[in-house]
Amino acid sequence: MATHHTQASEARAADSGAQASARFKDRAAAHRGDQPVDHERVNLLAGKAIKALTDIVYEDKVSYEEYNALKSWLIKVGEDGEWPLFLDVWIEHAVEDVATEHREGSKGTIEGPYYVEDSPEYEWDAKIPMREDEPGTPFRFKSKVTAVDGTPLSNAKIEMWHADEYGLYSQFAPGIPEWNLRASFLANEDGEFDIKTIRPAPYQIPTEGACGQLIEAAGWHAWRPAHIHVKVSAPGYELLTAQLYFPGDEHNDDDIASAVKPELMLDPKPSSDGEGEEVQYDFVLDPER
Ligand code: MBD
Ligand code: FE
Repeated sequence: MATHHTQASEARAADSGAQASARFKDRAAAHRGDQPVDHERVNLLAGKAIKALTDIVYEDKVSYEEYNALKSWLIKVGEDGEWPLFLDVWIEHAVEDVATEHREGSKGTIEGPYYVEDSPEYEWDAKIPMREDEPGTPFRFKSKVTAVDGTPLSNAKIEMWHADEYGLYSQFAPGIPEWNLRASFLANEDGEFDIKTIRPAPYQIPTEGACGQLIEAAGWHAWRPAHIHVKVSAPGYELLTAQLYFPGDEHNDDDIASAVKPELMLDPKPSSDGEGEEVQYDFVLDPER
């Protein structure tokens, strides 16, 4: 049984990277305005990116074999639909650091490839949608959202999404109900939340595609520590995108996506209602500039 499940999970995980490409294309198309191309900026950034690569060629004397291996691999990343996965795992953490360096409120981290907009809305004290027999440790997540000046934000929203007990995300791995372990919660008048979910499992990025091939060839590992994704928002405040982690996870110190920060560590306790665990983790939002 256990073996059967592992094989099924692996087969499904292969679809996840590719699924992320299709979704990103839709989202990017929906959000793209008629923004003019900033030729100076493209000249600067594309120029620097190309120079960074040619510098490596000279410094490390890259051979034609290696150059052709790179070409094959880049083609495969596209064929496997793994550009979102590749970029979010190895590049997004730097973009997120730069985008949020002015903030005084809560630390955030990367969004990753598996966010879906417009998840169903629930009250402040609800259970996230899950299957009747959803495996996993019950996990109660309490939170209060305030502004940097301490004002409780009664119109705050927490969007939450995370993997199941097997490390699989709904809408990216087949056979899982559409909004499983995904929801938007609306704060009470004091900016508080009391969300019931389950603890997600550590997550291994798909190993069958181009990203997995790179990891294998480089002798790296494919693991991310268990994490809960959130987007915390309120009108007039900057959107906070974060992930929350569990102490003791063996991959907290070597996350392949470099997305763990000490401020994002949860402190779960045995639940006061006797079942599973609970945690209090508060968010502080920066006003829009
Ligand atoms: C994930 O679940 C994730 O959060 C990231 C950043 C990359 C791959 C899978
Ligand atoms: Fe994730």
